[in-house]
Amino acid sequence: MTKQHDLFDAIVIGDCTLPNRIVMAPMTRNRAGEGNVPQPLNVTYYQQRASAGLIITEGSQISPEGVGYPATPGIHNDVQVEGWKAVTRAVHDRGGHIFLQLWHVGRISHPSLQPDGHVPVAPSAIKPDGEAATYDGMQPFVRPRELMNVELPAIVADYVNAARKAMQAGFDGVEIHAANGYLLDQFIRDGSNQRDDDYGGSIKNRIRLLREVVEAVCKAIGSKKVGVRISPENSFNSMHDSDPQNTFNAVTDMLNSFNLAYLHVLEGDMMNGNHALDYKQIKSRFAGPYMANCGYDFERATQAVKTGSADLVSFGIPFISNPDLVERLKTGAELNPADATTFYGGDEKGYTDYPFL
Ligand code: 8OZ
Repeated sequence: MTKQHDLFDAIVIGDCTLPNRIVMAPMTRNRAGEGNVPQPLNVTYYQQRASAGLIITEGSQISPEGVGYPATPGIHNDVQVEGWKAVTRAVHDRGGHIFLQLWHVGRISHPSLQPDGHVPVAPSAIKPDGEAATYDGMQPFVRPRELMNVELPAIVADYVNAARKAMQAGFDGVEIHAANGYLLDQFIRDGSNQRDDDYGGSIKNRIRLLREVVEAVCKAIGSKKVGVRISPENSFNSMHDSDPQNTFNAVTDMLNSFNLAYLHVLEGDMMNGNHALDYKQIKSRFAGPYMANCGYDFERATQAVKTGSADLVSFGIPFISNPDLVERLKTGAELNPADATTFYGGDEKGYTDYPFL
């Protein structure tokens, strides 16, 4: 019989032995400094949370074109690398482990956030519903420009450059953000990809850009340092796929061939709580560590790890308001409630001032 695990058992992820299976999920907090450079406030925030088995940083832009929100950090220039170095040092000093999330938002941007005021790029010129967060408040999304086939190698190269910079900055690995309606996800799902070249149409074609990015990043930094995040049925950012189970089974089969550090799966639809897919099909296709996410509490997470439906569980909001979440879960202590009004932007309030036990 296979051993039943609990959340406080160690697990090996790539080259890291994590002391527990409680992961801090990647969360955009819009508190980077000038030039989208991580600043001392961000160092404090991540260091406070270093007892997580693993921290996955907020999405960090791989290029100036990858930017979609104000004050989100980047990982494409040397000043940003210096900013991140202070973060990784602080987390490692406390015995923690930290992966950086590599992010290109694709169409979820606005000309005011783009170099030279260009329109954002996407697989197809399909405008998402809703509004972009800009430095001048919320503004309607614009119709993105369809990327030319010949532009895609440069985007793959941007992922590689960013992954190398993450290594320079001292991260234990990177997570390729292929979820939540950003560029790679826009290619994967047919609601946002209506291309008729090698990158659109069949499932095989729609997952080609992700495969190329994963292959190139693994080659550059080693597959044991690479995780991938997917969100098969999340409708956030105007996303839809006509056959999500088959699409993401194929994504998983493809990813399984790379010997990755982990697969991180947002199981469900953040927008309405739907949970229609059979995630066992995805879990069983992936031979490496499977990280589950989406509204898990301690009880459900414990059950998931015990029954083997997940190897690790990532927690988002509970880590915003509880820097010592691991200790609190271990001792059964009460959790601090989170203040949603301070999730995005601002200063230390609602960021680094939540109390420890
Ligand atoms: C909420 C607000 C801004 C960004 C994601 C990076 O959903 C995000 C994000 C979420 O992955």
